[in-house]
Order: sequence, then C-alpha cells, then structure tokens
Amino acid sequence: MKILKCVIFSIIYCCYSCSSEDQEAGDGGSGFEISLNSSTTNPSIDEEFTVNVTTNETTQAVWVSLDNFTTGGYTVQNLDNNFNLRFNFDQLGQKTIYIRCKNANGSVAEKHLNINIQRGNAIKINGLQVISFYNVNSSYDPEYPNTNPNHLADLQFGFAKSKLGDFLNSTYSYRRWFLSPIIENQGTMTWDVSGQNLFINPSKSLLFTLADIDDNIAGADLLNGPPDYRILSFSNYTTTKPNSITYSYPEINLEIKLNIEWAN
Ligand SMILES: [Ca+2]
Ligand SMILES: [Ca+2]
Ligand SMILES: [Ca+2]
Repeated sequence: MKILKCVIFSIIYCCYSCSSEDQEAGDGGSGFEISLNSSTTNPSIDEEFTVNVTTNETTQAVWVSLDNFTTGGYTVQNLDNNFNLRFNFDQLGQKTIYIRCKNANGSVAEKHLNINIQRGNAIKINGLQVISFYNVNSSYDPEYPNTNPNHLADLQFGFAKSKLGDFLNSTYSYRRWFLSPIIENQGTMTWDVSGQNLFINPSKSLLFTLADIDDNIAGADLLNGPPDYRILSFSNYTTTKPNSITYSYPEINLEIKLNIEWAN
C-alpha cells in the first residue's frame, strides 16, 4: 500500500516530462507513403476510437503528435504496414492528429487528420466543496501556534481520470487530470471550476485526492491514507441527474459535494 500511495501522489502532485528519442524529421520523397482512416471524425468526450494506418512498406517507427511534431518522438516498433492507433480525448472541439512513420531505410512519411470532439452525454464538473475532512480544524502546520490561523490546512484537491496509456495499446490507467488552486487555512473549502471545462463521461470514475500544501508541495494527505484517494462514481445518478452529488466517507470524516451539469 505504501508503494501505491507514492504512485498516486506522484500522479497527482508531481510534474514529469517525456523526452523525445529522435527529433529528426527526414526528407521524404522516397516513395514511402502513408494513409490514415479514423473510425470516427466526431468522437464524444472520453470515447475511444482508432486511427488505422496503412503504409506501402513496413513501418519500423511511428511518431504520433498532437502539436505538429513540436514535442515527442518516435516509438520504435515493427508495425508491419497496417496497424491501429488508439485515442480518447476530453476537450471539446477540433483536434489535429499528426502521424509520421519511418521505414527500414529511414525514409519518412507523414499525414494528419482532423477530428471534432463532441460532448456526447458527458457531464461537466462545475464545482467542489469540501464539507469536512480528516482532523478538520486541527493543526496541519504545527510551525504555527494554535492561536494563529496559519496552523490550519492549506487545501488542494486533485482529480485523476482513467485514460489510455499510449497510442499503441489499450491499457488504461489513472492519469492526472486536474489540480485545484490552493485554498489557504481551510478558507471557504469551495472551488468554482466551471471555467475549467472538466468533462467526463458518467460511465467513467474519477480518482479524488486532498492534501495539505506546504510551500507548494503536498505536505500531508488529508484522507488519512492509505489509501490516499477515493474513487467517485456517477453510475448511480445517470437517471436522476442531480445538480450536486455528496460523497460521504465517515471512517475518515470526509464529506465532499460535487456540482454537476448534465448533458441535455
Ligand atoms: Ca503542513
Ligand atoms: Ca496553513
Ligand atoms: Ca500547509
């Protein structure tokens, strides 16, 4: 459980960057050709879809990019000349998927396609209120005396959403999705996130964390873990579609309320 705790904390609170293996674009013009065929051009929020890639020669490395190859790099893998890439997105509107393949001779072929992501039946999370948490009103910053309000917890919540791990396989894992602003010394314990476009398909679950922040890093888990997270589900509410859902965990004195907008 200790390892899991570290993993979840890393997902939510640590920044990491991916390094590129190979930024070389190649010169093309070799007769190596690529064509793309998407299973849909209008996927819904969180919907998995595939882009089928066919090439006239075996692909040995592929670079999938959402920013015209500004970031990322090749994944080296013998992919034959017909393979599928998998995607799911959770931001509305148009997105361009760029795909660059390299053959055994190092020749490069690339194409891109546009998709337009629809809301579908996704809900939108507009707000979160922490009604109570483990040891609320007690000292999380003991460097301050109990007579000083600074001794109270500085709250930051995190959401992680189950997403595809990479383009080449269908493994899902929880990945950091949203990290809230910090509310110092308990404050209002209420966040308006209506401007953050937090859309999620209600069949998906959400991983929730709550921490006391000290100098911009997580100092204490406010869920008294392990586990240092709770999984929030929406599946019991898809018929009644309430504007808010309260989740209670009496064993850790946690009570939170989500404000939700349902799709029409
Ligand atoms: Ca602290
Ligand atoms: Ca404090
Ligand atoms: Ca603190």
